[in-house]
Amino acid sequence: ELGITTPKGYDVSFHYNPEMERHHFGQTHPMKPWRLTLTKGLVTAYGMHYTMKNYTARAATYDELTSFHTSDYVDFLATVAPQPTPLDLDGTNSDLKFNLGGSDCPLFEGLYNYCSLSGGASLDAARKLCTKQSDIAIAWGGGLHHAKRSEASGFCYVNDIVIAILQLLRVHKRVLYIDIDVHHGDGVEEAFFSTDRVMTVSFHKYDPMNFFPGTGALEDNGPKSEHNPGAHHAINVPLNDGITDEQYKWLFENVISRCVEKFKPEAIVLQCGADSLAGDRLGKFNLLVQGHGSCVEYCKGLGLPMIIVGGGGYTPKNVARAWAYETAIATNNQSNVAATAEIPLHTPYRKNFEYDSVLLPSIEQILGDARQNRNTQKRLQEIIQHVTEQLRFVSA
Ligand code: VJV
Ligand code: CA
Ligand code: ZN
Repeated sequence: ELGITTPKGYDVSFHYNPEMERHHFGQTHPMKPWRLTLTKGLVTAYGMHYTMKNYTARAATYDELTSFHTSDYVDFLATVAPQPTPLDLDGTNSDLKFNLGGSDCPLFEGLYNYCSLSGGASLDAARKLCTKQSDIAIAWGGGLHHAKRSEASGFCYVNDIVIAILQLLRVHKRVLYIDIDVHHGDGVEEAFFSTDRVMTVSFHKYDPMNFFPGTGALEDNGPKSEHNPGAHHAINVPLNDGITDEQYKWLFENVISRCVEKFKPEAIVLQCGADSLAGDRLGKFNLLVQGHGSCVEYCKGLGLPMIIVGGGGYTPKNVARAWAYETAIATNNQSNVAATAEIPLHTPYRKNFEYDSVLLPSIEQILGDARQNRNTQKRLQEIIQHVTEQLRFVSA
């Protein structure tokens, strides 16, 4: 066998509903729920399901969705028929209600079901942490960080992360949200702008004129107006194309260790958007599965209860590799899995993995040639400096 083991007295739960896979945003839309099929297939092929408690996620209820979203918006999501999407390739169609029906957030068959399943999985994960039945709860179908209270945005309709954090706050005094998707976690940041019980930290590509959503500058740390307790509790790490594993790991550990030291969270929510991997269809970083996974490893090492959610990721085979490897990290099986360089022969859709079907392909295997790294060590030092200054205003 593959030598997969179950750590004793340490509980990981996996929250998933295969119904999510069956939803389609449209033929060539980058968001492919099918990547969840590949992920689940790889997790199972390695035998990782034996090391976790597996739950079929239920759909979030109307009341759960409106714990964050307005009822006007949720009502609309529940009732809109999938009309033929108006062609809106430049996003200029201004007739769209709640930003729905454009090319980023199309209306499709079963949209409400898809949203409530994603929300239900993350919420189930939060409940397992609240009752201490799980140390780490994984929900790869969640992580939809752009959705706003009353608006869809960037492939996200329901903000499962905000809903899960609201649940965690019933039991945990302070929650640290960490976002390694290549895009800025604007929806989560905004939702908790006015509280000092949630700190949000997003690492992302920042190029306001050319890269979505254009927010998340280093200096944006939450509104400083009228004694806002949430001021200084939004941390942003803006990056350029081509960042490497070595730089990202160094920056991540520096920033997160400082945040944990000052903020003293009682729980962590880690959004693992896989569009920060090399070879992504939308992202242009140089991260390998190992570098991306090192963030999960570091957070796990903090020994706090943690929810892990998915997010972006637009080259499905790479998404599945990363999320399967990170599932192994959560259950302490990363070395067992890495030792099996070949993806198991009985993996469903194995031919989809290419690159000689290895779990941890090199940058040469993925890209031929790495992308030019546009991040200088000097700039990374400036980022640490700024974050450290912000954290002077933060205490537990
Ligand atoms: O950049 C944008 C907005 C536009 C308007 C819509 N056009 C298509 C693109 C420019 C300004 N949107 C981004 C949204 C990214 C969302 C990322 C979500 C996450 O990973 O953070 C979390 C799940 C964007 N970038 C690329 C596209 N949209 C894109 C959308 C398409 C597409 C190709 C690219 C929609 C439909 C089709 N192709 C067929
Ligand atoms: Ca991010
Ligand atoms: Zn993204």
